[in-house]
Amino acid sequence: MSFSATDHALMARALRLAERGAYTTRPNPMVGCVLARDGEVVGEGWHQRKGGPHAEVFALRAAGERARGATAYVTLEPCAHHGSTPPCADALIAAGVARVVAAMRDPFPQVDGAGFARLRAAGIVVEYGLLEAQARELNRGFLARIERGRPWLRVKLAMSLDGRTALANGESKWITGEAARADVQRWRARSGALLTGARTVLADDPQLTVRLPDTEVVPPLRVVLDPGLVSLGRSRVREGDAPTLYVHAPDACIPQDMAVAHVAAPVRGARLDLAAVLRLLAERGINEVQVEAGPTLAGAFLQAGLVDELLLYVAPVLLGAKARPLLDGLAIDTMAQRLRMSLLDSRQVGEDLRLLLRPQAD
Ligand code: AOF
Ligand code: ZN
Repeated sequence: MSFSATDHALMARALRLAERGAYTTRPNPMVGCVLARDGEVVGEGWHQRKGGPHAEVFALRAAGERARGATAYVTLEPCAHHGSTPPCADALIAAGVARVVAAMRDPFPQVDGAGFARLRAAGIVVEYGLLEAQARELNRGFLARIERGRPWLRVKLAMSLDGRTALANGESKWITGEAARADVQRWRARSGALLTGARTVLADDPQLTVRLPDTEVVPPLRVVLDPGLVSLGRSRVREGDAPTLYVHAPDACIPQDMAVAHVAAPVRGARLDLAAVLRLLAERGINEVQVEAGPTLAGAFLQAGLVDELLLYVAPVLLGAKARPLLDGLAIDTMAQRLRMSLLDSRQVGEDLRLLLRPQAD
């Protein structure tokens, strides 16, 4: 299939619209739609919230009669199912759209090609695959959940120039600067869950909430991995407006008055089975998980091969050899076992350096 420069530009525009839903659409994907006639935009929209209208419906409403004969640029295959709303394919057909260009097929089992088929059956020209890589990148969380049954896992870490995260006594709060901490808030806001361990809860008492002034954010689920429920009642994690989930071992002693949501996950030895924990979160509609934990849990996720990306802040400071290392428990004895990462993005955030890394596929 060949696409024109206009097609490219309008799909790029639809992708930017889709991104506006980054903090609010989950568990649904981000979707943008642009309706154009002869390259001129006649309507546009994006999916804002689960339960609300899909992107196509907003664009069709904006276009009105001008949708007739138009091309619809959509970042995801128009749906064919009756979910929270009627099928977008039907809405496009009813409006008299002539051509639909989609960035990608929707792997959601109730759609998965059925949207394209329905449009084609109505005589609409359907093409897809335009800026697909960008569309997949945008919805990597949703796609991971639907295609692998596991959320996309991001591990956020902050370290000194010499790879240390805290002094020997555990003191760590001042490593990165204010700009980096504000940046972390935006990454939190796009996450369906913020995951930490009991040890971090006891040591740092994080709130794990999103604090972004004047920005609408669906609060991420706070997930505490606490096999024995030892951190219960001793943390701020239960406060605030965000939902919380404790994950514990099957044999944990559950207090009678436990007011927080909790679920048991299988164990491997003394530790929770991390792959099973992620499956549990996917079943709860979590697309992206951001791990904000200490060296042990971060190391365990890496060791298990479950990490999709590392968000690493490097502060221009030296903490010395007595300070704590970035990761624990990575069993690497030979060069052949080294974990290679690809650098996707690097930039300065305030005084600090931010790296986005993904494990290299071998
Ligand atoms: C579209 N356009 O803008 C979106 C789509 O039951 P619902 O309404 O929440 O539908 C959820 C599913 O619909 C979601 O999993 C995905 O497959 C599709 N999302 N489809 O045509 C949109 N957001
Ligand atoms: Zn739809």
